[in-house]
Amino acid sequence: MFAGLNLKTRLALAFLAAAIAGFALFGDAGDPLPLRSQHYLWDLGHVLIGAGLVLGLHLLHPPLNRLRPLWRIALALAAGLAFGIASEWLQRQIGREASWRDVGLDVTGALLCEWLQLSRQAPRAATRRASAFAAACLALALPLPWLAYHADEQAQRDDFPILADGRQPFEAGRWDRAERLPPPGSDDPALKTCIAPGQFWAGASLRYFPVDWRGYRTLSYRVYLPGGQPLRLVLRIDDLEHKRRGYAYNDRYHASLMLKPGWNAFRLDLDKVLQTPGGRRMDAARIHHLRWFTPLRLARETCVFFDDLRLD
Ligand SMILES: [Ca+2]
Repeated sequence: MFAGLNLKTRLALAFLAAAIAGFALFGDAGDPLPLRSQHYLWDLGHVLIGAGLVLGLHLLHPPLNRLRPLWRIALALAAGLAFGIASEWLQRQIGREASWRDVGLDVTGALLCEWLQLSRQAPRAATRRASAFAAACLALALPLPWLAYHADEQAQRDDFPILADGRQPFEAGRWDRAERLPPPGSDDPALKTCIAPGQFWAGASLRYFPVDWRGYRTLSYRVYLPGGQPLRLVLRIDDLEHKRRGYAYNDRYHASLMLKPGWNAFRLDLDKVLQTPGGRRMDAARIHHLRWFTPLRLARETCVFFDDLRLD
């Protein structure tokens, strides 16, 4: 397919692919995106990166086109996986978030590109048809997460000022590590999150929620703690401005909570929450992050259930 291109054109195309990859991996999406659907659209850049990677390999080494189709698919899979894992590892090292979903999107792009090429180049008609079918399936699967996120965002707007109570099927994805499950002895779903042992500050975050809290006076929620031992947690709340101020410790709200086994109910005065220890008042129109974490290393994994998180 690229055999007719001279070396200069191939290098220029490879450079372009590398530049797009660099921007998508290390460019900043700007302010944290409050909507998961927007975040997913941004992450679709990984599909382009995976496709560009496979295209680049074929450009730089045209004899790859003569490999058997199965080898070409295996090579695209391996290239997408290796690149995805390496780039996520690298992002983790520089303090950015790594995600398996992004690795999946890198691999999807790599396979999509290879199957599209095979749908035109494979020697056998049956292989060309199967490759076109596989490429179409992958391409059709890509919008599905976006549709689920979009539906959940509509549900969030309808339910507000309820922020979390397990009623919506895609609710767990609003959290950093939570499952939608009823606590023992109940059939009302809540958000279950498990805190890993041996790690300082391990916990769970609510990441996607309506951020404009103006006009509300209290934040209330319930937490179910199974087992016989009490558990100390810290609740942290910050606004978007907090990021610009370098996440200074005295620029956010902290509250120490002692959970006893069974249900625990909390109600916070938002006026007190918005006043930071550093003297600044948080921007109630742009609340950014809620996190519950352990201030101590736990001896064993401990799970809790959050329910009825709402503003009033
Ligand atoms: Ca519930």
